[in-house]
Amino acid sequence: MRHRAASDNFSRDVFPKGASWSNLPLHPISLQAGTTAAGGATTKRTSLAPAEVPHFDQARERKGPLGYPPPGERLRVDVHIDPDGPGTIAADVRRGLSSPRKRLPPKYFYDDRGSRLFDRICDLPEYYLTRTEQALLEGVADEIVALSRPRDLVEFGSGASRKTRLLLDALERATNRVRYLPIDVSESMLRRSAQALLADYPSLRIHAVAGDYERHLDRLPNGRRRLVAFLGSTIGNFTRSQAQAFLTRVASHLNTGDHFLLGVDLVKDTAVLHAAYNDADGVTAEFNRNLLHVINRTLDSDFDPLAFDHLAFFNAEESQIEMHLSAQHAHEVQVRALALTVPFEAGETIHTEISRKFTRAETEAMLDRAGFTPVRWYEPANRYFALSLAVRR
Ligand code: AVJ
Repeated sequence: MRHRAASDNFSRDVFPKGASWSNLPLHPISLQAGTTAAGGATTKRTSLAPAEVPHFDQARERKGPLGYPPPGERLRVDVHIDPDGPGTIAADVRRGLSSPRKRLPPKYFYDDRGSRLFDRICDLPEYYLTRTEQALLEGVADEIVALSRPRDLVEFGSGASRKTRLLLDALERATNRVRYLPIDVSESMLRRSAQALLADYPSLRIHAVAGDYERHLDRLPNGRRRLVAFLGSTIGNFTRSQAQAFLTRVASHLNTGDHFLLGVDLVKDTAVLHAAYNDADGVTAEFNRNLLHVINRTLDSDFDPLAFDHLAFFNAEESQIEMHLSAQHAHEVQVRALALTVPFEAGETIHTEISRKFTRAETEAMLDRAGFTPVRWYEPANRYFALSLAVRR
């Protein structure tokens, strides 16, 4: 999604007006050591042969020693936005809307308006995910830093989220100087958030990569001990096999001793899940319909977003929230850029998102199969959301 770099966290105002971190209800946090020794956290880096060393696009790189930005330069932004991006959305929309069971990939939710709507979702009282993860991370960031002792902090689908700041604050307390490497599809968001971080963290260096973290893992600089963060349960947008493949690929780009911090939303009471995706103000419904606005603009189509109902429910068999858009009446939609006519029956749906919900056993098994050894599992007393810290074997 973003696969995008799905989670657009930029400038997110996570809390209701008047609330602050200190007056949020913070559940006691149970720190449960994983089955494996924290000894796995000590550094034992393998060095790759030069030919195998991943590198940033040499043509764009102004190289300094060890791949650092030249002295005085604290921000570098590498842009790897896919030049055939519009081609990609065209192909995805053609395939998805021609299918007998219509579907669209959730990564196209996040244009500027969609990102703003997602910001508002994170503020909703029903959407517990963001504030639960944030409160959790606030309590455990120091331990994560002590265990992983990174020199590079890599974040997939980042922005300048408050979550990142909690890790940076912990790194600062540990006088652990890091380089921050956010990877996100939005270059403008990366630049804005990077500027804000540079102002607040005077010793921080940032090497931002504008690109799709699904496709640009090979751009990760190598050679320094890393902590890779993938927060927000964005991994829930992948199917089980996509998630496994993605984590395996991430692991293959890391060295022994590198750490991975994964945020996962947990299986819970269906009513709580249902409310989080069916908020009273209809923000999630508008976020869902925004996909049709994006397609109208990008592919010159004539969807009437208001002719579709928002549908979100928990599919217990697959352990996932599913979002759909349901046509209120039979009609046809023209997608002019694709010379495509799309017929809808009354009640016919477009499947727009899955948001998988995890258990500890499933999460740790998935990490283990990918080549990581689980080191810590953090969850609040209500078990709404968890952070899993794992080390690359
Ligand atoms: C950003 C993918 C984690 O699945 O909860 C929020 C997106 N969709 N409300 C999620 C979303 C509907 C969100 N992620």
